[in-house]
Amino acid sequence: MAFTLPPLPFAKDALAPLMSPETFDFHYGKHHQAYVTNLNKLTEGKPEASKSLEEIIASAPAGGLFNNAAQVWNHTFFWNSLKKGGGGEPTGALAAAIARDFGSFAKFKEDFTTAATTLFGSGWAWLVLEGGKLKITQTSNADLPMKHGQTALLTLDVWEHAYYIDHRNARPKYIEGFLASLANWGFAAENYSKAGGR
Ligand code: MN3
Repeated sequence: MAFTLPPLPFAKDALAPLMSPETFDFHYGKHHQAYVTNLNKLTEGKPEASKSLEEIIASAPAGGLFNNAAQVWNHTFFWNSLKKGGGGEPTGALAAAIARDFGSFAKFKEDFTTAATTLFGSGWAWLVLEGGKLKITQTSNADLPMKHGQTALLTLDVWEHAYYIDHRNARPKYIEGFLASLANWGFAAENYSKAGGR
């Protein structure tokens, strides 16, 4: 069974102007699709072809197979981390956990912004759960929380391909827009609850 590109969870014009349809044509239609295509080429006729993405990510050595499998997973997770009319603050158990582990939502926002801004080169900023505690982490290239015993709750892609069409080199503007209007806190809360967070 070949790996497939999952549908976007929203219309490609839903997040404009922060993320334009042109960005989705490239970021989803070209980049995410290329990771899926490459993963199929790398697994064709091999036992990995019948494994799940998570199984490949867990067992593949550093290199092309890991990178493409992880980038397929990362991008699917990222689209779900976005929402038209998102942003603002979470509610319920996740909001309480953010206050508990970061001191306040404002402090979380400050720390997440710093992590996303200072990640050097290509990578991802994450809100994760590890050992019952929330943390903000950075990963480079295709690396992801499940390789570090952490559960991903929310992510922001900070590869240049994620923001160059709409924001050029202004990564801070892109991060600000994500936190203000796009972050899907419902998705993060669902991940938090599934991971046993309370
Ligand atoms: Mn990307």
